[in-house]
Amino acid sequence: MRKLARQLGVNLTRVHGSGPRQRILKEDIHRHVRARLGEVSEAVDFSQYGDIETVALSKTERLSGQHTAHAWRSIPHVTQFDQADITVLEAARQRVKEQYAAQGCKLTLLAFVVKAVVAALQALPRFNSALDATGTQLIRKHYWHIGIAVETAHGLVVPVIHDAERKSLGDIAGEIASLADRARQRKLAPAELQGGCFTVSNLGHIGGTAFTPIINAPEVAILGLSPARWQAVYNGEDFQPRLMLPLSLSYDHRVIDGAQAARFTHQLADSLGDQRLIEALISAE
Ligand code: CAO
Repeated sequence: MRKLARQLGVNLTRVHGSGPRQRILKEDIHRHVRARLGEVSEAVDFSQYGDIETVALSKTERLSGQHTAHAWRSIPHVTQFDQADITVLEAARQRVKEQYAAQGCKLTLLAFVVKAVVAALQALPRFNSALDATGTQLIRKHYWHIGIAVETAHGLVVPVIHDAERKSLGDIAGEIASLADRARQRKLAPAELQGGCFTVSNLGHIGGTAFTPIINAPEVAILGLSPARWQAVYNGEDFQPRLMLPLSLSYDHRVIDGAQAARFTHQLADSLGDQRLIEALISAE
């Protein structure tokens, strides 16, 4: 046992023994090493501190847990925070919302964000890439498939809007609602969960001011949205009430540097605040 511990560089005083009279077994050393690598947690008997119950994770929770743990360990994450002034966008959305609703489409803020993300990915193509398996080459994608994080009773799933650059605002809004609905009923086809280039995670209906989303590997960046709030913004002369949307962009620092990330959120904020672009999106229907 001591030889194995030495070979693996394990300090035996740190290992929990599961054998008779807490003797350390070979499996205990392996488990300890795997725990150090973040693959499993060390066994702790919580019942010694109070009443407990044990609940099995769903298959989706286990898979997304492994996926996020792997991404967190293998990608150097940095998060860039910014805000977009969506006062004009929200006024336009309120103006046309009923028209869309009459055609069975719920036009939410997220559809506008997906279009703005596609424009930012086109302007800054490094965000629409992946590292190859050797980590020495960048694979640039000439398609724009956007994943949307959806919370369901059985865990987090990320269905994908394929070819978002070719779709209208109404198409995207309709697809978000349909994908989210079918995700919750576990009715998504495997292809609808594959091929994403970039993910958007919207916590706008829940709360918070900002967060640090984990990149959906092998993608290289993810955008988190928190609830938009009215703020008094100084325009050089006076304070004006503006509706500000918090943006949290996590990116892979092996592929993207801080300046590019700041440009990306700046570009997003520019598109989301541009009245001409918003009206063009609406009238393109
Ligand atoms: N700020 C302010 N308002 C927002 C907003 C935001 N960030 N995001 C959405 N809204 C508004 C919408 O415009 C809509 O307004 P109206 O009622 O006036 O039309 C309202 O909030 C409700 O929107 P919604 O939640 O029904 O729809 P959506 O398209 O914004 O989101 C979906 C759909 C599936 C993404 C969402 O329901 C969901 O599941 N989010 C959870 C994502 C998640 O769990 N992420 C965690 C990942 S961990 O990294």
